[in-house]
This record gives sequence, structure tokens and C-alpha cells, in this order.
Amino acid sequence: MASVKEKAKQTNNKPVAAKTQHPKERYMYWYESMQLQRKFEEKAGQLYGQQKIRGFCHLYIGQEAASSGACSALTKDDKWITAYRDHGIPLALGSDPKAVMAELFAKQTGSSKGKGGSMHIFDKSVNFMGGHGIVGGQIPLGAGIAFAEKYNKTQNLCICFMGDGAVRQGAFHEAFNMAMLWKLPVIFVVENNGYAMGTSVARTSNVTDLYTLGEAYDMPSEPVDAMDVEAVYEAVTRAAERARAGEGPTYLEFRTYRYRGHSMSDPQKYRTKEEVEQYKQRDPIEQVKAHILELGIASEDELTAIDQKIKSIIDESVKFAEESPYPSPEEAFKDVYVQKDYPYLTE
Ligand SMILES: Cc1ncc(C[n+]2csc(CCOP(=O)(O)OP(=O)(O)O)c2C)c(N)n1
Ligand SMILES: [Mg+2]
Repeated sequence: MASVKEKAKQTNNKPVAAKTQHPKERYMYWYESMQLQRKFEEKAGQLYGQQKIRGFCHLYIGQEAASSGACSALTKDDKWITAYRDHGIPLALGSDPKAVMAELFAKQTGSSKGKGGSMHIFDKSVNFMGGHGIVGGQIPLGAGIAFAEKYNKTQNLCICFMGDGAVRQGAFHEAFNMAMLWKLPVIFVVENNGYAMGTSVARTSNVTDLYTLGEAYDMPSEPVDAMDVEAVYEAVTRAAERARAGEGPTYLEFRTYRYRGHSMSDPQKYRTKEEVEQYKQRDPIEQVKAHILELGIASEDELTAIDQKIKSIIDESVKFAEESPYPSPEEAFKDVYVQKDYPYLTE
């Protein structure tokens, strides 16, 4: 693989769009899973307005190609970890939308039994290791998960997502150093959506091409147009091949955008409406839809049928969440320690 500097020259810092044709199932997965995430998040935003969902809530709208593209390039045994903008990934992986919605409602039937909320979705059944609220905290955890896979001699890898706000944390650099030294099977992904809360990448550092941060560790790194699900698929496929061949980590800068505010109350004074509109012109769902229709992969009717199916999945998930009970107070003392004889446990 070319060094980071050579790569920067070749690409002129611009992510390269993908051109290959894929099997029908892959296009249909991309459309359906991205549309599921979009509609789920739109509904979550409405429910927040009605105060049915409270506390923190960070929507993934605009970034769906990151989760769906990566998911289609990996196996079901690979492990996933991310920050708090975490509703999209489990949905892309096939978590039950009812359990994710119930978690947003803080209900007992939620994926974290109502004890995690929006920022702490976990689902072991799809190898989703959360949902982490401490910016950058999941990066060493992701490296640790990859270490376990290597130690146990599996062929699995860990894909570890983070936001652009995380790359200035010490944990990022410490984890990169060890992951590279030990050639861990990990794919680090920075979802560069341009902002950490209201602070743009350019206001944080003079290094705005975030993928070049891999250079300090000789880690193969590249920028990816993450508004294009095909480009995401291809970059993650290449990174996964390296990890499974024992060649160690890859660092990908997914260039993406969030259409909504950072969290639910954000006046968005740090950006212009025109900027948001510009990104919407390159919407990942609209792009894949146009591609499907252009290539004759599916008809407009087939896509409408998917939209209708998603609508009923979302309606059902809201009904399920509304009708579910809140956890009982005793639940607060459960699931704290895995080790049954841990000294601080009194029972
Ligand atoms: C260690 C730490 N510092 C500060 C915060 C407060 N905080 C919450 S979100 C956030 C911005 C992170 O932005 P980014 O990593 O770009 O993710 P995005 O919200 O864009 O997905 C900050 C600073 C935190 N949660 N953890
Ligand atoms: Mg960000």
C-alpha cells in the first residue's frame, strides 16, 4: 500500500468515488438499511419533540452510508464499537428496531434493558459493543477487542468508529501506537462530519486531512467519500483483507455530514443553511436509489414496497416501546459486575 504522503499526492486529498457494479442483494441491502436508519431517526426526532424520548439523543441522519457500507463489507462475526451517535450501526447490523426504540424510551425491553439510553445501545447478538459517551473512550476498547481476536486466533476483526472530535485525544494516539506495533486486526474509522458539537475541524487543529494522522504510526490510511456507500464498501473491504491477512490496522477517514444538529437542542449558528443544502444534494440514499434505477437493478415499485415495509417496522417499534414497562428499581443493581463473587457484591 502507498504511504500516506504518496496517497495524498495521488488523490490530491479528494476521496475517490467507486465505479464497480455489485450484486442486486447488496444494492437492496444498502437502500433498505439506510432508509431504515433515516426513518427511524426522523421518528426519534419527532418523539423527542413530544418528550417521549428524553435526555441525550444524537441523530445519525446524513451519515447512513458509513454504517451500511461498512456492514456490507464485513462478516457477522466481526466486532463493532462506536461513540454515542450510535443508533444507525446496530440497525444496519440487524438489531431489532423494537429493542433500539425501547432503549430510547428507557424501557425494560430496550437493548440495554432501559439502563443505557440513546448513547449506550449494546447488542451482543450482532456483535455491537456499544455506544460510548466519553469522546475517544471506545478507541482503546476497540484495539482491545481486536487484541482478543488475535489472541484467540480467530479470523475476525474489530471496526472502531469515532467522531472527528476524538482524534485529538491521547487515547487515539496511544491506541494507534499499540495497534500498529502488535499488528492488531482493527479498522479505525473517523466519521469526519466536519464538527465536534459546534467546533469545526479547522478550528481545532492545522491538520484538517484527518487520515494523515495515521502517518505518525506508519498506519495505512485513506480518505473515503462516505456520502457514497459504494466507496465505503470498497475501502472497508480493502482494510478487512489487510486485517485478516495479519497485516494489522487501517485508518479510514470517512468524509460525511450530519444534517441535524449535534444533539436535540442546537441552534446551529456555526454553519450556514447553504452548507447543509450542498451536502443534501449528495444524499447517500438518493445516490444509491438513482444508481439502482439507472442500472435497472430494481423498479420504483420495489423501492416503494421497501419504504412501506420500513414504515410499518417503525410504527411497530414505537408501539412496542410505548407499551413496554420501565425497569424496576432493583434493576439498577443488576448487570454491574460479570464476576459473581466480586468482593463488593454483598449477595
Ligand atoms: C472526554 C470528553 N470530553 C468532552 C465531551 C463532551 N462532548 C460530547 S460530544 C462532543 C463532540 C464530539 O464530536 P465528534 O467526535 O466529532 O462526534 P459527532 O458528534 O460529530 O458524531 C463533546 C466534546 C465528552 N463527552 N467526552
Ligand atoms: Mg463530528
